Amino acid sequence: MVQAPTLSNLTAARDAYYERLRPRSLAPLWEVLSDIVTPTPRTEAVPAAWSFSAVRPLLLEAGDLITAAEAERRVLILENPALAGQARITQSLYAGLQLVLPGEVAPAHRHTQNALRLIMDGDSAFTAVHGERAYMHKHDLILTPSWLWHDHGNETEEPIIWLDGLDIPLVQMLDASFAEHRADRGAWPPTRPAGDAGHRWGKNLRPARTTQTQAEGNPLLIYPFEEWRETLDVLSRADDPHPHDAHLLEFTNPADGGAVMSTMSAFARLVPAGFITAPMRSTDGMIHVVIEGRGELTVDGQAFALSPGEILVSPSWAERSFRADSDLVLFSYSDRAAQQKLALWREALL
Ligand code: GTQ
Repeated sequence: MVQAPTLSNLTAARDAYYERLRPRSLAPLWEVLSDIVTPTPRTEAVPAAWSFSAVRPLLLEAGDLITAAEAERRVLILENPALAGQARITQSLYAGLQLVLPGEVAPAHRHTQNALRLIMDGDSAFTAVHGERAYMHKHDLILTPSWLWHDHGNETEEPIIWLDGLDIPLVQMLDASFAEHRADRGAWPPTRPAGDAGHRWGKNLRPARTTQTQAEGNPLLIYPFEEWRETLDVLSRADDPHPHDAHLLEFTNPADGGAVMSTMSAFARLVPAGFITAPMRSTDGMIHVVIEGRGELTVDGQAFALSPGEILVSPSWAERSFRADSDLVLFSYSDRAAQQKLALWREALL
């Protein structure tokens, strides 16, 4: 008669079996199933916040240590504290603060990663896409979609600093990264005169005989702050605030009305003074930048004070709620565009 295995015998037998599997590149699903197919998202990313005023002097120090040309991009990465060393603020997205000093050029390159920029400080430096310059003003949103040549330059007397939002970790996870550099490691030759403000892209107009460099993606390169701020005011006068969103606009690609880029969505929000948004969750971890006002963001019970220049991350499926003590204006971006294309995006309005 076969003896029923004891528990310790069984554990030992299983362990011995697993040992034999490992060199054959096999693994037992039942040991990991509940960790990899979870009932709800279980991100390693944690809620966190950075103050622009605290990072700015550290970034300026980098200005003494390395040139923009040598660094290629002189950026301090905002790393999620739970994902240190991984160059990511959420599992899928990257955030960094980039400095270009007066007279410097961040040389032209292109990569499959999509990038958006939100200007934090400085005025009238430029991002060029195929040599088409967009002059950047505080809180403008600038796009450099996948595989378009871009460089940055600063011909002003002031340093310029902006927030870079890229889909670097997502592209890394998909193993789909390609990048190229100009042979001379310089800027793309300007394709139109300096001083011809990039705002014309923001107004959906271009000189008829210029090449439309963005034809395959979003034809808009720049969303000027004065326009998106004014649109928030128009929305707030027209509508009552949504209980969960307050007043929320999505930046759109005018070619199709969809998200600004193939993987990333960007939003502008106004929470009126005294308003508290009802708690909600969404599968897209979000990066928020406070533009105006004061209040509080609560993420999974953790409270973060909000004031201009705060940059915060609310990870996937964290319960989040905004409180506005004065009219609060925020810019946010996330991977919602990618998740919606994959039919994975969900939210829970609590
Ligand atoms: O400006 O192209 O923060 O390629 C990271 C990677 C900025 C850029 C970043 C990049 C860039």
